[in-house]
Amino acid sequence: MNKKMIAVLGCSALAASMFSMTAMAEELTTVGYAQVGHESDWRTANTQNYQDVFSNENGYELSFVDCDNDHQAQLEAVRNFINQELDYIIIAPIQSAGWDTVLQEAQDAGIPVIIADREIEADASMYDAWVGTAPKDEGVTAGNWLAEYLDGAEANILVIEGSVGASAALGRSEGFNQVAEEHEEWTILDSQSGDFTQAGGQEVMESYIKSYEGQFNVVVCQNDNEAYGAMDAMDAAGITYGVDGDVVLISYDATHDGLQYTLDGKINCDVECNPIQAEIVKGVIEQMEAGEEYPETTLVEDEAFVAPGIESEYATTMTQEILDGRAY
Ligand code: GZL
Ligand code: ZN
Repeated sequence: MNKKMIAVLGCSALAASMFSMTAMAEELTTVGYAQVGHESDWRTANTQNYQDVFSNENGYELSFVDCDNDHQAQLEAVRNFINQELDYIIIAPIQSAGWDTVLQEAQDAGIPVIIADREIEADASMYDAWVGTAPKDEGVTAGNWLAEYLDGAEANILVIEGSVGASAALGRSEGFNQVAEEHEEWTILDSQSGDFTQAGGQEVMESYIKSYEGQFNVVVCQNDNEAYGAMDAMDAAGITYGVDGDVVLISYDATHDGLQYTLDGKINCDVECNPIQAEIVKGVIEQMEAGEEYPETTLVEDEAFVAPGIESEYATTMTQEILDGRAY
């Protein structure tokens, strides 16, 4: 076969592969995900889940933006998705407020928007679907479990909140406070934001120990990473916590490490918030693509876990089998 033949064959093979790539590219559904950031293990698991589910193999081109816990950066990411004329936009809102304008812009551009994980303060007509968890219910579960565990005993409580303005933090506080109001033997001594990070949890706990040492017997951390920071601070101060400690430690998220600490009795109660949500969101998008009816709201189920030796009507007692079987 002469060189010219090979050159022609080469070009046609190249053209064929280009065509199939182009055809592939045209078939891919383009999705933008404006992610909160990378503040916690929960967030890492949620991000990985989206990258696994919205893959090219599954027919998607995912534009993923880590908005680094910055609301303005998140608005900009959404505006860029609009300018790129993506097929769908998914937003995990850093804060609940401040979404009306950009949601209107997406609606004017005819791009469906799905709000995921957290809630926003916007009329439901401003977006197309919501998939997430119920932070207020999580807060009520934490409060109900504490009341069951204390059985009337006095509680002097320190709360390390999540990120300021995040529905996950607002909801957990609202739910827990609702239960606390039913117990005049409970006092919430202080409640400050640790920004859902381990460093934030440690910093707030260190300041709490300076202000309230010897006065508190319950610490509520609004996510596992804050709990790890609070544990470091209490260790450094010689304050004991957990099933055999002086302080009852409650956390949220029930990530793998959080449940390991719960199994070890270091965390008394860990209220789950499930980050594995991408498959559900993909299902909604597929129904939208097919022009089918789709659920406008989908609640991702949560449960709660407690340390071995604790029996509860609100939570499951941790075992090694449960830990080994967890998806994240
Ligand atoms: C909860 C989620 C929260 C987690 C934190 O739905 O938005 O954000 O509780 C994460 O760990 O940072
Ligand atoms: Zn009571």
